[in-house]
Amino acid sequence: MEVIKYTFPPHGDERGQLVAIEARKDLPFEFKRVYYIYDTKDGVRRGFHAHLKLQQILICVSGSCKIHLDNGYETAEVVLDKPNEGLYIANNMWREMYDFSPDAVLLVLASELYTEDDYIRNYDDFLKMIKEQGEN
Ligand code: T46
Repeated sequence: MEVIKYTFPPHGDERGQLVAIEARKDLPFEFKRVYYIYDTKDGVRRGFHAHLKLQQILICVSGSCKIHLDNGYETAEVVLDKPNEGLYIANNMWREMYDFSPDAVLLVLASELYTEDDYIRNYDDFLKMIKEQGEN
């Protein structure tokens, strides 16, 4: 599976680093929502869903974590451990997040506002949908 990562150039100087991400310039979509996941307990695995429409960029701005991706045909395990690197997750992609370091902060830029209607939370339903799309 092709894993798409974006590297955002840090504006570093003697004071440290600063990363800027502009909606229309640096990403394949315009983000409408930002959220972040932190204080994740040891051994926790979360996600376990796909999205019908939502596209996202995941950036582990502190610490590290791993992302399991599944497009219905292939899977990938992606390590996120750089504050200036973003993982693109398209719609119709099953995701699970795991192996969070205690200091991990996973920042997400999302293309849509939050709605539960966009979630596919059953893996068998996800596979069925992917298969049906492949047949059309
Ligand atoms: C995703 C992965 C990477 C909201 O109220 N607003 C929001 O924008 C979000 C994202 C969540 N919530 C509420 C819904 C739940 O009561 O926060 C709670 C935890 O959300 P959830 O269980 O969906 O978290 P994850 O880690 O399973 O998934 C999240 C995103 O929901 C999802 O879109 O792709 O992170």
